[in-house]
Amino acid sequence: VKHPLMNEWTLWFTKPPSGKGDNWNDLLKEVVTFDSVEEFWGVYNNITPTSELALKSDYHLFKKGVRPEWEDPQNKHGGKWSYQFKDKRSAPIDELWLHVMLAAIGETLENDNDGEVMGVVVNVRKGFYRIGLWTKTTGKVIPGSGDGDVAGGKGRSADKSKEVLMGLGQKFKEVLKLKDAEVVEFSGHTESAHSGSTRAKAKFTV
Ligand code: M7G
Repeated sequence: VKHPLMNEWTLWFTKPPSGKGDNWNDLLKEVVTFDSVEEFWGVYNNITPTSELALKSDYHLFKKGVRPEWEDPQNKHGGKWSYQFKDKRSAPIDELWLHVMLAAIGETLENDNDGEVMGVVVNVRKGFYRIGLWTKTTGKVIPGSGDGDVAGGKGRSADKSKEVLMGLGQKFKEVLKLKDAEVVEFSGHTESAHSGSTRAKAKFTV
């Protein structure tokens, strides 16, 4: 018996650069797509745990049809909630990443299936692990998009959009078992792309 997931999900992997001249596109690899709980565990049990990956590796688990890139049409107006675990030895990263993946595929991050969640990411870096939750919007109205476009008369308002994002951030923080005093930041992908990395200024925090 297979227990179907609400969405189909694709796992992607970013290989660490092997030499000079490797660009983002050469390093990003699509691994596998699945649509049931059983297939998820089959994949999970056969991949290297995050804690054993080389520096500069990433896993990305995204809804099928969405590339884990700022440039994807479904990400280009979006952003991400993220948190850096700076004490790599003490962070139970394999467990945290598993819980984040289960929350994504089990659709427990969103309240009303707003369609905000695009995917989740874990980055292995020299000084930290970073876990991110990518969203479709940044809580502001995109004129003419029909999504929150008040002039178009349909969709949701910017306030509603921001409320949904804040709710997602809070839930993400819970899944990561962070204390209240710890800060999870939201930043837009446009800002990330311009600053050349993810160290863009945070728009919101929870
Ligand atoms: P990162 O892995 O998000 O964070 O971005 P880090 O700085 O902590 O390692 C590292 C670099 O990867 C960026 O400066 C970009 O060169 C490249 N990169 C990362 N992402 C998520 C993208 C993307 O979506 N599109 C493109 N074109 N490059 C990206």
